[in-house]
Formats: sequence, structure tokens, C-alpha cells
Amino acid sequence: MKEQIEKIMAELSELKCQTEKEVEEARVRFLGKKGEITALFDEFRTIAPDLKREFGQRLNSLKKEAQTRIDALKASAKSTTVSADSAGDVTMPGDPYELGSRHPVSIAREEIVSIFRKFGYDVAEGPEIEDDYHVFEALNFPPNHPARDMQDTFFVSVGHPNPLLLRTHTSSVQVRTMEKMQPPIRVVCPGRVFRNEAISARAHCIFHQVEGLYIDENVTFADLKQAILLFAREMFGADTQIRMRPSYFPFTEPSAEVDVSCNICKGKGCNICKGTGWLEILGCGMVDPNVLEASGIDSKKYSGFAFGMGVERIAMLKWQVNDLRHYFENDMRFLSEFSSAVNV
Ligand code: 2NM
Repeated sequence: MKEQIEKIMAELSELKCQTEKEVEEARVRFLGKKGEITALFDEFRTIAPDLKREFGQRLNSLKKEAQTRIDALKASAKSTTVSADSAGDVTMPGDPYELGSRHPVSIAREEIVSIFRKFGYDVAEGPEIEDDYHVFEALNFPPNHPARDMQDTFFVSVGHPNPLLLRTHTSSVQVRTMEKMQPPIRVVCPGRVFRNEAISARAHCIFHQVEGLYIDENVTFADLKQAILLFAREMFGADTQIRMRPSYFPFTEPSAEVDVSCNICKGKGCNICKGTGWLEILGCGMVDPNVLEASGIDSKKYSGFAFGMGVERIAMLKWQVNDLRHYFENDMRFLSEFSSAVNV
């Protein structure tokens, strides 16, 4: 029996297995019901009582050694089997990268801009950090206008003779465009704007705008109305109606606010349009002659219209999102809703 134990010990230490199947065969050979070690345990019952203690210990450590060895072989066979499998069929297509998707505000902005590009507008961008002149002065804001107040505007430098501030609208980009070129001018200016406002379901201190400007000889309010109607029908559907309400902006005269017919209830009245059948989408007007002159455009020869809209607001109406804050929180459950929403 002693020789047998030693022989099996030696065999175990030299045992090599490539696959899990070979490890299982080795386990059966040594430790299975009819295995070599199991057989030695059967034989053990018949040996002389004075040898039992010694052989009991030897047999137990043999069994333990066999089990440890087989467990180790099993673990290494498993890892080699996995890598052999994944080498597998090299003609199989690879695992695709998980792609993200466009943010809904980007989708809406790109759709707005692409509609105006079709109408022949260029796209202009400009700095987010501006000076008082391009945000207020050149746009006919009187010196004491409340928008110039720290309550409404974020100032980057305070107490400076020409303080820097975060633009509150992208009209500043249109001022820079008028400074650089003579009519005809057709531009849309998409970008981030900043207002010192308390964050709520309907307002945020950072949001996105697209503003438009069209200047040429004989541009009239009728041209403005037609441009806005065509835009609204491209954006919200061919059967969309618009209405204009008189309004006031420092940079336009006359000014108007534009509503589109509610595309949810088709004008009947629902909770999205608060029972009115209409949804406000933008502000617009004829550019004030003071604004044209301030940027070097002859207001006797040229006239123009301008408009401005909030991209988040358009996106809320388009996808019936009821809380603006969804657009700033980057919650994957919200963002992944838009993975197939691009239709530009
Ligand atoms: C609006 C509403 C009305 C506007 C005016 C100008 C500029 F630079 F030409 F004077 N840009 N944008 C404008 C006019 C913006 O947003 C609600």
C-alpha cells in the first residue's frame, strides 16, 4: 500500500491536462467511485489495526493532494479554454462600440439652423463673453435699462470702465456681422446665452438661442411674416398656422411675439397649450433704424427684420417635455429617448 500511495503521489505531481475534459477524466481516475484513491480507502478497512494510524494519515494527505492538484488544473484549463473560444471564428463581426446620441437641444438647434440654411441664410458665431457695447449699447438699450443690471446679467469684471459680461442674447453676434459687412445680410446666430435667473421648470440661467437677421433694400414686415410662417411649417408640420401679437423690444420697431397653432390638440385646446390652442415660439420685429446706423448701415437705403427663439423652448414643444431642467441634468434615461430623433 505504501508503494501505491507513493506512486500515485508521483503521478499527481506530473499530471498535465490541456482541457476541462482531461481534468474530469483525471478526477474520475483518482477520486471517482472506482478511482485509484477510492480503492485504497476500501483496502484500508482491511489492514492491521496497528498500521491504521500511519496509513490513515498518508491516505488522507494523498486525497487532499489529489483534490488540490485537480482544482488547480481545472482552473488553468478553464482560462485556456476561454481564450481558445474567443479566438473562435475570426470571420464573425466584431462587437460594436456603444455609440452615444445627439443631445435633444443639439438636434433642435441643428434642425432650426438647417431650415434657415435652406432659405439662404448663413451661420455666424461669436464670443460668449462680450462687452456692454455689443450686448446693449449698439442694440438701442437705454443706459438705465433693467437688463443691464447685475440682477439680470452676469458680469465677468465689475467696476471696470468697459466691463465684460456674459451675453444675454446672440444679437451681439448680429451686431458684429453688421459691423463687418454691408447688405444684403442673411444670418442665423445659434449659441449659448446667460441670464441671472432662478432655475425653474420654465427658466434656466444658461440656455440656447437661434437669432436671425435679414437686411436688404425694401425688406418689409410682410417678408418677416412669410419667413416665420415658412419656418413654422418646416419645423412643426405643413398644416401649422401662426399668429402675431404686438410686443416690445429695444432693438426692433414694430415688434411682435409669434404663436404657432398647437400641434397636439390641433387648436382645440389642451394642457400643453393651456386651453388656448396656441404656443409661443419666438419674438421678432423690424430692426430699429438706430441699430442699423450704430453698426454703419444706412437706414435710409436699407431695412431689415430680426427674430430670436429659445432652442430649449422649441425642443420642449417639439417633444412635449414639461420641465426645462431635463435638458441640463444629463440623465441617461432622458437622453436615450432621443437616440433616433434626428431627422434633418
Ligand atoms: C428677438 C426678438 C426681436 C433681434 C434683433 C437683432 C438685431 F441685432 F438685429 F438687432 N437680433 N435679434 C431680435 C429681435 C431678437 O429675440 C426674442
